[in-house]
Amino acid sequence: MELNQLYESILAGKLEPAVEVTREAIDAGVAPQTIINDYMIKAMGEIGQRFQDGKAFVPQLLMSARAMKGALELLKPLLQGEASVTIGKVVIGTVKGDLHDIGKNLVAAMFEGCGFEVVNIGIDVSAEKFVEAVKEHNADILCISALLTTTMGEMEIVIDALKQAGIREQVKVMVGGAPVNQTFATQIGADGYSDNANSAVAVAKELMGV
Ligand code: B12
Repeated sequence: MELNQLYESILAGKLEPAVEVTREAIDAGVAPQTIINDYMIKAMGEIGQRFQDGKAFVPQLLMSARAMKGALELLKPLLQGEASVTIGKVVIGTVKGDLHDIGKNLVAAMFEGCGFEVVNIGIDVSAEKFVEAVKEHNADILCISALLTTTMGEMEIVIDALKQAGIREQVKVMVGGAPVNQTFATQIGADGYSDNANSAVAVAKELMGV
């Protein structure tokens, strides 16, 4: 088993080999975090860079995303950690106009694995839908994801909608995604920010006081 093949397979958008190497890595006892952070995310970073440099195009991005998702499916059950008691309820979604969901789903899987109950409301979610979901599920934390500079402004609209609905004080809001940073998060009045799925859980726990 050569883990670099996982990196190469995701980069080349090859689903079957990506899944196969991941299965072998799991059987060999490689930590899921290592598989995700050192190979999968790196491959997505590289394809993104190539896209930016005009050396890769949308179909390639889609193929890579599909390969990563397929491999991630195998790891999901392993991310379900020891915790059996629910720490809190999280509603998570990607903002309106934005179809990126790999990072969001990774954050969702990590939360689940660390003892949170997660309601994943998908992509292209309007502010109204976010508000509805927070109400319906009585969420402790709302996680909002955006991957585009053109859609990150939607996060503030969601926070405003929570205020309008009179429920801003009942829920902690966490934001994230490649173009988001701490300054932006503070500026729009979010309670928490993280640039990766691992520390997102730590931030959430802190917000919950656990
Ligand atoms: C895969 C991908 C796609 C796929 C998405 C497939 C899918 N199902 O998600 C497809 C092909 C559909 C796509 C489409 C587009 N994309 Co695109 N895409 C990417 C790419 C290569 C990787 C994103 C990814 O999955 N990364 C891996 C995950 C694990 O990382 P992540 O998403 O950042 O998430 C982590 C953290 O950010 C954080 N996080 C994420 N969300 C949240 C939420 C919370 C609450 C917290 C706490 C943390 C957190 O934790 C995650 C895990 O560690 C990026 C490049 C890049 N390097 O980011 C471009 C990129 C985001 N795309 C880009 C563009 C331009 C587009 C398109 C407009 C292209 C086009 N011309 O059609 C469209 C837009 C479609 C739309 N309306 O959304 C640009 C955005 C540029 C910008 N400044 O806005 C990027 C940066 C590429 C580039 N360098 O130019 N894309």
